[in-house]
Amino acid sequence: MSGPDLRRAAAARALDLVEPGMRLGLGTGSTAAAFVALLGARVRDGLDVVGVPTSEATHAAATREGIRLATLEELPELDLTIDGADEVDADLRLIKGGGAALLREKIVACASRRMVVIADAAKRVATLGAFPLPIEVNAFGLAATRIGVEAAIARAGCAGDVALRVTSGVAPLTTDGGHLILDARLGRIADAERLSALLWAVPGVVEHGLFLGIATAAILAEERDGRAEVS
Ligand code: ABF
Repeated sequence: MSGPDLRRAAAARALDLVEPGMRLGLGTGSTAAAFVALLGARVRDGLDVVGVPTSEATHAAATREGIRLATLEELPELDLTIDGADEVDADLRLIKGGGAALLREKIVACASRRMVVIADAAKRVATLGAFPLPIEVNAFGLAATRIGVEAAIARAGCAGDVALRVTSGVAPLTTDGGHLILDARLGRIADAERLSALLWAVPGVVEHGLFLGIATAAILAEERDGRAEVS
């Protein structure tokens, strides 16, 4: 059983949570894309929902699927957001942002009454931090912001290097919001709440990929006896 099969199984289970008339936050990444594809099929069968996408990529995919879309300005309160994650711990704390959409993902998730994570169960971890923590920063003052980020990481009791995310080897990746991403390779984040607070206090940090107290449920799919089992 392949990763796409597991992601599709998690997305299919999430589709069961969708009810007519819902205002939905639409996540980013391959698992969220599987959900958007399944939702599109339901919409074409007559399901009436409206979606707020968390990235330009999801906007394009949802438009192709024929899903009615709105902005968060038009719909500032949502019923349910379905999104992927890079790591999920037992307390539903997440690392997100591997797809560089963390800012819009966090705004949309926090505007939702419920945020349900869908993922391959391989994303489940005992302690957050093996996945590099994405930190979205303003381009202005990058060097100074990076020093502040490194100091925050040290004060939070973490250690590791901080790298500017690049595309095709050299050019800095720019997010949908026009910002840059620093990836902090920490290995282990012992106190995610403290690190979150310290990062927010650094001028130039726009947002970080620790989603704490935001997700309300997780649907994780793994292979059992050759079949996708969702829990
Ligand atoms: C988004 O996509 C992100 O926050 C996360 O970084 C990534 C997960 O991607 P995938 O579903 O492709 O593993 O949800």
